[in-house]
Amino acid sequence: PKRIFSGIQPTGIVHLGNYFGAIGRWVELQDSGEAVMCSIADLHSITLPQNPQTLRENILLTTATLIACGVDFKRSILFRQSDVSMHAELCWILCCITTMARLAHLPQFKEKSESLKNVPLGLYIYPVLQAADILLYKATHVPVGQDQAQHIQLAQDLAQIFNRQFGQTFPIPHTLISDGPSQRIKSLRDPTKKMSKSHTDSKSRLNILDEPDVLLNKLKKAITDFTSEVTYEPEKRPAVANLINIHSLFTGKTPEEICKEAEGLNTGQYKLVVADVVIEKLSPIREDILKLTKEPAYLDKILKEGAERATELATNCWTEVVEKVFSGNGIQDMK
Ligand code: AQP
Repeated sequence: PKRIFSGIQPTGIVHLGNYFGAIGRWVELQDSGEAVMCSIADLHSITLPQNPQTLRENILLTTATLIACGVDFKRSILFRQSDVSMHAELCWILCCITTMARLAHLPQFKEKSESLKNVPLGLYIYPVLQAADILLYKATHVPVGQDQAQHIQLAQDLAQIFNRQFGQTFPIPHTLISDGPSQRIKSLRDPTKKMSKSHTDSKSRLNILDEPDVLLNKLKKAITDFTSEVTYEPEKRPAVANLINIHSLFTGKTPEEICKEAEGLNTGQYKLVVADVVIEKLSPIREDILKLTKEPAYLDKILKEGAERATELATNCWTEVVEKVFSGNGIQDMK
């Protein structure tokens, strides 16, 4: 059977990259009848310093956001990573079969450690913890944005290495990356970069909780180019194409239809059209998030129930792993 696993760090307000690249896809899969495991990856988030109180608020905010975006916590399993201690335990076992050379070249580590004088070990083994998250539930499919492709590849490699060494245990998880533009929503200020939570310029991202006037302002300031017409040329005009992609993802219209409708508008006028669409689509989600965050006890209860269900699944796998690693049961099976 299919088992879909994905996660998001509680490191701040979700932006349209997270929304289209990850959360929206989880909801699509869930609505097509699949159960999706959605982890709030707080263990991952502390690989960079976090204020504990802010982290707690962000965990609740992320939970509220996922629910407001359509994650059905009854059908899917919505839980907090640190509530299931086996993630960290399996991470240790996997660390012992991972080489340092394999981790050194992963792009996220390079990017995030570049500006740091003292690099935390956790940041280095971040992808191993991600592999543990996935393998602990014997996940078969992992929907993520394109920036995570190499990390999922590591999870695939580790599943294979473990299976070879200790006997067949983990299915090889498939990466589910959309083949459309949602795999990588770009920064509004620099279309060579992805939209990201940690970019210092807040105008580079559209946050799901932004007020209408903030969204309008960010879109007005979005970088375009020297051509005033609205045309869809992702290679030649990536910034304009990014706006058209966001418009297209929200409305289901194709880029061609959008360009046709925008005939006669210049890019400045077109930005106002995009702003209207984004404001209309995000307003109800924002209202739901704000309502939900006023009920922390309710959100805690959802996470607690999710953790109970996740623990049950994880325990089966963890028991098997312990038997295989520490008493060789799997190896006997192989003979
Ligand atoms: N720009 C993006 N386009 C498509 N998908 C994206 N994702 C992130 N940015 C984009 C996907 O969102 C999911 C959640 O990832 P995360 O919580 O690990 O997010 P992150 O990588 O911390 O988010 P940011 O904004 O990218 O943060 P920083 O700036 O810290 O790197 C993942 O599936 C991811 O692919």
